[in-house]
Amino acid sequence: MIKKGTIVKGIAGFYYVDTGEQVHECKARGVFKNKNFKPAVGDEVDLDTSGDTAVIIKVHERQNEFIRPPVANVEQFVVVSALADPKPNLVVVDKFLAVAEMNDVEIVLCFTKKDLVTESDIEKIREIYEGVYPLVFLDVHSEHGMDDLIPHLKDKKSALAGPSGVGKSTILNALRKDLDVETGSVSDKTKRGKHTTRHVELFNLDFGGMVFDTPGFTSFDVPDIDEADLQFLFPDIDSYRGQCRFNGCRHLTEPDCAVREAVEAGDIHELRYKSYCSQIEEIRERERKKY
Ligand SMILES: Nc1nc2c(ncn2[C@@H]2O[C@H](COP(=O)(O)OP(=O)(O)OP(=O)(O)O)[C@@H](O)[C@H]2O)c(=O)[nH]1
Ligand SMILES: [Mg+2]
Ligand SMILES: [Zn+2]
Repeated sequence: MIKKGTIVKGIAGFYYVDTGEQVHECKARGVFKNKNFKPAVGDEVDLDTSGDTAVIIKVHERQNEFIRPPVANVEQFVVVSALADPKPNLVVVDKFLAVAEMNDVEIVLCFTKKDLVTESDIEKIREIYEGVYPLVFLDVHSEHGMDDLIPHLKDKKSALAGPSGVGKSTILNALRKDLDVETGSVSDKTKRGKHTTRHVELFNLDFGGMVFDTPGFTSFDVPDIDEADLQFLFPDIDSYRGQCRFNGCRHLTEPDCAVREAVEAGDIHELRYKSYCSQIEEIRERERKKY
C-alpha cells in the first residue's frame, strides 16, 4: 500500500514518517543512496508499506532546503538567541537572517532568558530589530512571553534555529506539555551550550502547525550571493532602494548614499549596517579565494 507522509526524524539510516494516522519507521529505497541525495526531515514522501519494513519510494519536490540546520520545507525560522548565557552573537544572527531572506522564509526573532537581564538590555536589542522583524522576548521557565510567540507559530511549519544552549528545546517543551525532550545546562565556565539536541525532529502543535527542533550551531556562513545583491536581504537597508545617487550603490563609500545617511540619522541601526559591511567583506574574501 502506498501512503503519503512527512519525515519527522532520521536516525542511523532509519526515517520516521508521519502519515497523520501513525508514524512508520522506514528505510529509504536504495536508489537515493546512488544519487547523492538524502531525504531530510520535513520532506513530503510516498511510502510503500506492503513489506515488513516500510520504504520511502519517492521524495516530493522541496519548497526549500537548508544545510544548517538540515531541514526541508520550512515556512518560517524562529531565530532563537539568549539575552545572556550564552551572550547573543548578532553577527551570526544577521548572517542567518540573510540566508533565510534569500530563501524567502518568514522570520521571527526570539530572545530567551529575559529573566537574566535588565529591561535596558532588552531595549538595546529592541532598538536594533524593531520594525525590521517580529520580535519576541521570553522567560521560558515562567512562560512569560510565550503568548507572544504562539500566534506566529499557528498553522505554519516553523524551525527553531540558533546556537546551542539558547533554549530551543525548552521552548518546545513549553509548547508541548506532553513532551519532555532533553535540554542541557549551559557550562558555568564558558557560558556555552553543550549540544544537547543531536538530531532534527519535527513536532505537531495541538493548536495547528509544526515545529522543528534542531541542533545548535556555532558558526554560520554568509549567504552565497553576489555582493551587489546582499543589500536586498536586509529589509532595513532595502527600504532605501533607488534613493542613492548611484545605481548599484553598495552603500560603502559612495557619495550621496541614502543608506549611510539613514545610518547617521539613526533610522537604520548602526549594528545592522556594520553586519552588512562585514558580510560584504566576507563575500569579497570568498570571491578572492575562488581564483
Ligand atoms: N534562565 C533561563 N534559562 C533558560 C531559559 N530558556 C532555557 N533556559 C535554560 O537554558 C539551558 C539550555 O536550554 P536548551 O533548551 O537545552 O537549549 P537548546 O537551544 O535546545 O540547546 P541545544 O540542544 O544544545 O542546541 C537549559 O538549562 C534551560 O533550562 C530562560 O528563558 N531563562
Ligand atoms: Mg536542544
Ligand atoms: Zn547607497
